[in-house]
Amino acid sequence: MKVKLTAGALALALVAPAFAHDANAIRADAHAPIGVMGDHVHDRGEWMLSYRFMRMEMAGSLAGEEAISPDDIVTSLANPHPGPMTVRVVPTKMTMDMHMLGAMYAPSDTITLMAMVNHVEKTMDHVTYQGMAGSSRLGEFPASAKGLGDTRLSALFRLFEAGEDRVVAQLGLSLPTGSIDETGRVLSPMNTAPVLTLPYPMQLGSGSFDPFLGLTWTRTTGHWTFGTQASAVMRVHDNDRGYRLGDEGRISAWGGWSPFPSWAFFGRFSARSVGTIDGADPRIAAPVQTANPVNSGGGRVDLSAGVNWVGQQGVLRGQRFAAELSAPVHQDVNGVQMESDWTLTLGWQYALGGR
Ligand SMILES: [Cu+2]
Repeated sequence: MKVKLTAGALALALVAPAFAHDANAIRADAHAPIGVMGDHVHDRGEWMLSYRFMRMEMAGSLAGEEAISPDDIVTSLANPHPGPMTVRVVPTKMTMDMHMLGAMYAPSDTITLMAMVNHVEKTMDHVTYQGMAGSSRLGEFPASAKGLGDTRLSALFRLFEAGEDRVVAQLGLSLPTGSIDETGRVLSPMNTAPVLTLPYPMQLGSGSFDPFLGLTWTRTTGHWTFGTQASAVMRVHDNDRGYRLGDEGRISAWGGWSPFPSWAFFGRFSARSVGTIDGADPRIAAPVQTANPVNSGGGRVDLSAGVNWVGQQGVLRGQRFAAELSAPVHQDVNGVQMESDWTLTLGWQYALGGR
């Protein structure tokens, strides 16, 4: 034990000065964990291209904070629906894959512009119950939707930078390039297979122009980095199908350890609150919990582990690769909704140009 500690101290003593003196080194911890966006700015004339892949898995359902089985959903009153309709179809599993292509450009040291386009693919498995009541199962079916998601344009402002601290503000607008007209063939309780407009969580966009903003503070000191971000998305108008998604607020805080400039290991905490859908799309009227706007929004706390790596030499210099895995430690949904399991984000970033 004593030998190990001494060896560790020696290794640190060797690494620390090299780290401190290498002014040319690109630091992996200069960017936040890959699940965080809008955390950094660029120097004048610099470009950055990025690609992110995100997979999100959900399974089972919650009523508030408690797990609820499909049988209980279709036989209990836990799922109020306007009108006489009862729930006869329950989602059992959902996968969402997102490919995000981003570009950043800094016309000045103060302002960095950012654009991000997404391709979204959603798959949801369902179980259908027979007839108008009871808990006898008729069968299962999947529904899927894929295509362009909403496009995010924003400006990032270097509000403050001194010594170890940096504060960045983000002001943006999400454009409704994602479809809200996705349809799919479903299995009805009457054993028919109509094509219907898919429920809200299966649509690819919000259908509205949504302003968003963020404020990020980071401190990098020696081998350590700390950051915190507050952000919000506002739904300021109804889309042309007669509803708007709920507003979103989010806070996140992370700490990172960087034993060498190329590597940074992160732990992150994030909490979000999402409002309920306001209004309703008259086409979405299936006897499934996801078709009821009451079953939308809620609160959630996630913990994440992440790693950033950045190349220092040759063609890999400045190329960043990152991964982050998140899982909820607390969920409190409005009404009855699917339960989130985990989210994996992989990313590549490359900055070029500049002074
Ligand atoms: Cu960037």
